[in-house]
Amino acid sequence: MARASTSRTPSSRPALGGPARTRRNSERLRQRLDELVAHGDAGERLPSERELASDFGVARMTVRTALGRLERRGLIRRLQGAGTYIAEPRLAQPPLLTSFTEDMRARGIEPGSQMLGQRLEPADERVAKHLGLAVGDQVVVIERVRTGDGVAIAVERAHLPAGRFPGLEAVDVVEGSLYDVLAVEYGCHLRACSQRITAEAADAHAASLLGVPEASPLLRIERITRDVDGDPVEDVSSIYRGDRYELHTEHLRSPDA
Ligand code: 16G
Repeated sequence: MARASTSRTPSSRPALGGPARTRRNSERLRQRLDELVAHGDAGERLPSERELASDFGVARMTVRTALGRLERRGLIRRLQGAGTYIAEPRLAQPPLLTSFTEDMRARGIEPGSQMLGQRLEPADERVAKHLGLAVGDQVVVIERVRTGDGVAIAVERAHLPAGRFPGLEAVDVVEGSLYDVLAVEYGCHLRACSQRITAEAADAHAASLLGVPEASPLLRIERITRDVDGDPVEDVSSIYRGDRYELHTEHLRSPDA
């Protein structure tokens, strides 16, 4: 595996002493790490904490802080005992209404699912409200871990009105796409969705499903999807890995502004 080096470290500056030198060295370290991450390839290994500390004349703690900052931004991945690597770029959700399957395929990634549960359930107040149903009406719940090239990216729990999609609780949506099933089997074509996005930390259950450490950053996306007639057909609550996924939004300025 390729390995990034710190060889471009400048060393000809006039010697400074005490805190000023410490600050300057830390700044050089931060700049060099930013460069390595910006220009390196995903999977490239960064120099060890010990090497960085000695190359830049800073404490190990300073190196850890600088690496922690990059890790929180999802730019590097630190593997216990195995080193620090430049992370894969995040997958961006496009501004169009697309399915997970379409999103992955558009990037040359093989979509997959692991089924956690597919069943009929009475709608609770929240789901009933979102889907325009009465509390207690039957909904189909589909709960899946979504994977890209076999790696868990999200956990999605979708609720759909059972009256509108009879038998959906028994249709295979592990191999295929739910949106394809809605279109092909039920003639339901989707038009728009609204999403609410919040941040949260992975609890033990989410962490184990997504294969990330507990307390890792997650994006919770709550989506209501409507068909071409404007009727709500899907109420989904998903958690996406914050280190692997990002959302891009576009906003128009009011012509009156
Ligand atoms: C996306 C949707 C989800 C939908 C799924 C269908 C978000 C946040 N969620 O993941 O609401 O159920 O696609 O995917 O974008 P599928 O057609 O591949 O099964």
